[in-house]
Amino acid sequence: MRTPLFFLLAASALAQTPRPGVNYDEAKVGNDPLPDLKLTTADDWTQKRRPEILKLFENHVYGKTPADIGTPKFEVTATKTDALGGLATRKFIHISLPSRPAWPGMDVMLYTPNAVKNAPCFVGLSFGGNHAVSTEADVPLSTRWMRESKEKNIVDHRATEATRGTESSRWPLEMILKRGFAVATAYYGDIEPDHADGWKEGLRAAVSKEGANTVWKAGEWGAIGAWSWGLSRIADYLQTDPQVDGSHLAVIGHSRLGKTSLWAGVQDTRFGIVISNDSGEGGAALMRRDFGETTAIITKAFPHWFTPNYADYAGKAADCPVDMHMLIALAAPRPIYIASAAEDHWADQKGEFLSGKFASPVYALFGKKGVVVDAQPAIDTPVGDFIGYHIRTGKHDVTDFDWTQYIDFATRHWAK
Ligand code: GTR
Repeated sequence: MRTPLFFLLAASALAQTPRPGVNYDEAKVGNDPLPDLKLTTADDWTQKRRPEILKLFENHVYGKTPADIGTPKFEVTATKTDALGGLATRKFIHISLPSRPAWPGMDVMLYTPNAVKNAPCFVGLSFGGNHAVSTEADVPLSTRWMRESKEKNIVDHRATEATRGTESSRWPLEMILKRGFAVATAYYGDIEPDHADGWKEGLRAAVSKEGANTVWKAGEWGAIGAWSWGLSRIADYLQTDPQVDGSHLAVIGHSRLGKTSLWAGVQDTRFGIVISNDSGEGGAALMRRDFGETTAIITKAFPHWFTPNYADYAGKAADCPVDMHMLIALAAPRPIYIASAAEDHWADQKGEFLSGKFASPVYALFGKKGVVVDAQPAIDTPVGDFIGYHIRTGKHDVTDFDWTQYIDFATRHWAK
């Protein structure tokens, strides 16, 4: 237990600091050609090529989401109609799987703007839980496992009162609600605690025949797959909520949860917009580029995120039958947004841009424009039509600038 946990802490602490042995020289990124998208027509893409590529991502990167998990149950456990000073209605919804009682379920927090009858909704998981996302003091404190952190006031792997609101800068609820959007979120650790053995207490063990004794095989799902499944269950609930426009859901995530929003968004086409915030390696960044985090680094530090055979591509990214432009392309023709941060070299900002650029020909099959520009734009200069992209000033984070672009992007694409 100690070693993997130490590794996790070390890896995230170092995420923004240049690490010895990690390449940050553009001249040394390598030039392995990307796998061919094999484009013919929009119909061929939709009927043949897209399912083929989706299967490759299941078999080689994230693993396959089991189909026979059971029917989720939704219980609205609390409703407050004058949340955030009357701006919104706040609900908590417990999602469980009655046929898999070993999974403790997830608690969704939904804010809907009181000024809008049927609001489009951003859907995303949080790192710290609902009480960390919201600044409202009556949000129940998460009781689930969290990574030990003195700095973040996580004590004995549990959230403390001091963790209230600590993620609120990444979730500018007032700003989002005032622009007419709802927000649905849950703690990612509700679905699976994020450490190497976390799956034993999470969804994956609960739905596996061998439970906590499961030996994960090639092509079987990892934590990103499980978290993505959770996002789809939130979407299931949102289809039933009268205050939400279930046909306008945008899935969003940051960093590892950006990898997750990409994987959720490409699998579940009910997400009409897919947003990746600083998702980096294993997310939007091209894996063939040796810049910042690599397949070798990520599969060593976070083996549980992926299907086990993804680690076979450590140091051999060019052998992988997919690269991340193909992941972005799986969203087509739906709008997708990729964001980078100027100081976030670990995530390989250029690799994130290029996956959007090289996915753009798939959008062209549908008569739609992707990132539009040829080269990575200047800092704080958003570009793109159906593939939005920006690199903003600052570090690995989610900021008001990022949210402003996502809200503008969704407003433009969903203009009534
Ligand atoms: C880092 C990891 C990245 C990214 C990040 C995060 O440690 O190397 O791939 O996912 O964590 O999720 O904050």
